[in-house]
Amino acid sequence: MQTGLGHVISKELREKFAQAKSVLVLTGAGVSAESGVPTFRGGGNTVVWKGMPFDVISSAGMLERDLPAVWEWFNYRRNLLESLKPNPAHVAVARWQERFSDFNLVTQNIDGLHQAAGSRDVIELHGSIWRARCLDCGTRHDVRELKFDDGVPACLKCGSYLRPDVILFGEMLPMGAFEAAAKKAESCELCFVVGTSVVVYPAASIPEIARAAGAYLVEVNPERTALSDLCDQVLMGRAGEILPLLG
Ligand code: BV8
Ligand code: ZN
Repeated sequence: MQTGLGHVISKELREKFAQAKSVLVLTGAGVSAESGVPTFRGGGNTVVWKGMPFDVISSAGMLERDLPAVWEWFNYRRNLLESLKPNPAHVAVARWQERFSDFNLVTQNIDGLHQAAGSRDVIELHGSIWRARCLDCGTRHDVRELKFDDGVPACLKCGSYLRPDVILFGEMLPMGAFEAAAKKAESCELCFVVGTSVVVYPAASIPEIARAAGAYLVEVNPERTALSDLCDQVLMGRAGEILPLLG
């Protein structure tokens, strides 16, 4: 299939891709950009909601101060997501799960589009916008089953307030999620970093761990990032156009 981008994939990468058994893919907002999901840092400016930079409204502090405002922010984003579909990048990554005997998908995205494309056992480092968690008994809920009469939904088990089941700034990642991702990064032969500005930690340390353990590091992004110099290959372009070229 001759496309304008055919040259992007080097012979070396094709060989590595053909021979690899253990592959790790880390994704960020950029992998969902072609589905219409706004990224956080595009074109140099950061998303702002009601005058607050996103890492303020999406912070543990804001949850303490104003839970209804936090729900309003995630309800707005969830409504945006309702009609959006996975793009060819999500579909390619889902296909890779069948191709490699030891395949691991780690995402910073809370949009659930990888799962909608058929990916299984996705390591969601920052939670999911489709889940809520009880502030009291910790019970998780599917947000689609909840009523938002007074802005903050109640736990169907104990009646206490629910919060979005996402990891906010200043909060620890889900128990075991980062550790599992780091462990897989230490043993993978090939690590793809797709659509992330690698600014947010500890997620951004995953490719560093993989590289330090000897993995072949490939970045897919229309822009260079702080990780580009560490990469064996930098594929400058849109994930939805480049990932399908690999197979
Ligand atoms: C924590 C869920 C421990 C909520 C998110 C070390 C150094 C400095 C700071 C810290 C550090 N360690 C911890 C911190 C603090 C903080 C942090 O990293 N701050 C940053 C801003 C410096 N980290 C935390 O708070 C983490 N917790 O450390 O806990 C702890 C606890 C208590 C006390 C002490 C320590 C928790 C972080 C998780 C926060 N939650 N999301 C929500 O979604 O609202 S983070 C959120 O932002 C995303 O999940 C993602 O991680 C990040 C956005 O980054 P990207 O996804 O990469 O998106 P971005 O828009 O930036 O970039 C898109 C890229 O795609 C661009 O490069 C663009 O060029 C590219 N692109 C565009 N189109 C395409 C494309 N690529 C391919 N194809 C295309 N078509
Ligand atoms: Zn409860």
